[in-house]
Amino acid sequence: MQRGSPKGKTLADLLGAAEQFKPRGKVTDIREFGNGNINNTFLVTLNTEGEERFVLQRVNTQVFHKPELVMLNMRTSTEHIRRRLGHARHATGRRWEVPRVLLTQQGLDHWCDSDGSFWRALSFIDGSRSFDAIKNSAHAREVGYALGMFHALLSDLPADSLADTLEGFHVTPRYLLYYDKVLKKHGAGRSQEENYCMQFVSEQSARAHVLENAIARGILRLRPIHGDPKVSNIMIDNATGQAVSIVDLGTVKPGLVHYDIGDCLRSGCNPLGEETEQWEDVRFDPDLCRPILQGYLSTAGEFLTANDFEYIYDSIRLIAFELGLRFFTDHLEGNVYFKVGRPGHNLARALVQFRLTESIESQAAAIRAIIREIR
Ligand code: GN1
Ligand code: MG
Repeated sequence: MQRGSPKGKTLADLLGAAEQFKPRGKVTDIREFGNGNINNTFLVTLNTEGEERFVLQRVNTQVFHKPELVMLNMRTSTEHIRRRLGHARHATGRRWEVPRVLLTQQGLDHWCDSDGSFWRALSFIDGSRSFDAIKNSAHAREVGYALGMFHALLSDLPADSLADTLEGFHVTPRYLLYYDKVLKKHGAGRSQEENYCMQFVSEQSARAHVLENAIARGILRLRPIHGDPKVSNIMIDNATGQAVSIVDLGTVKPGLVHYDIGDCLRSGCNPLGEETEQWEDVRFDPDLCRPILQGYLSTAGEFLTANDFEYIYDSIRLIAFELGLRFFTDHLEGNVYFKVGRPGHNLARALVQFRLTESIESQAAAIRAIIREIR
């Protein structure tokens, strides 16, 4: 265990947390895992036969104020999916797995250490890995398939059986209100990049209500959503190259499937990835958009309504813009929400998403044509 220990946590603390969730064996390795922006995530290896592994996470309770409800949502959704996977309707003949919430020796779904850190553990999806950006159109199709599979498996779970664990999550107008507050308090416009961002936000804000208006008018309705279906959360089988799971279930809650569709496409159709420093070269690739949507519809097509289709384009533009807005606000506020690795990191991330939004808008007609064509 080298880098990545949460502040004030030693290797012994991590081991102590891992020990709570392991039914057998000895921990032989703990290492930082993935590149999440909020929680601290570790991969734990045991000395059991087959060197079993599991994922250990320290939940950021500054962001997730009610982590017990997050666990409840994780359990409700994964148990529902597991039940449905037993059904013939979803016997696709393909491997599909759901991460299991691991329990402590006392039978609890989390453990709080002596200074109140909230720990949880999940099974690791063996024989699979994920990628930060899409490699080719076959991979793109699998990413879409995974999101569609997830939505389809939860499509008969009433949205109100899940708690609202992050109020206002993906409600763009709320992020705009917060941005205005932060801007007043902290000011901006120190650099050319900041000025570009401010200008961009003010141009976009008139169109930020489109999805929320559709909810208010009863055109779109809330369903169980994943909340964070970016490419790096889709697990790909090492042997077959097929998607076998979608992980990172901490944001599963009621929402619009459009938030997920938009998020998956803003992530999947940006070949340079969201962490690139070459923000000026960022573009939205329609040749990845098509296979992602085809993969999505191959599993989710059944429950999407005509109205749902009408808002797919808007969701792609809006969620890219929204993520840029969230990064930019956090930059202005002094990086209090997203973890950063360098000065200006959140500003760079914001520029990537804003550039992506511009690219989406400049190809609006082509993207809308793809949506019509695959429908
Ligand atoms: C955050 O922590 P992570 O990387 O799983 C964020 C998502 C963003 C994502 C961008 C709770 O997810 O909404 O899309 O960063 N999660 C939360 O990479 O805000
Ligand atoms: Mg996440």
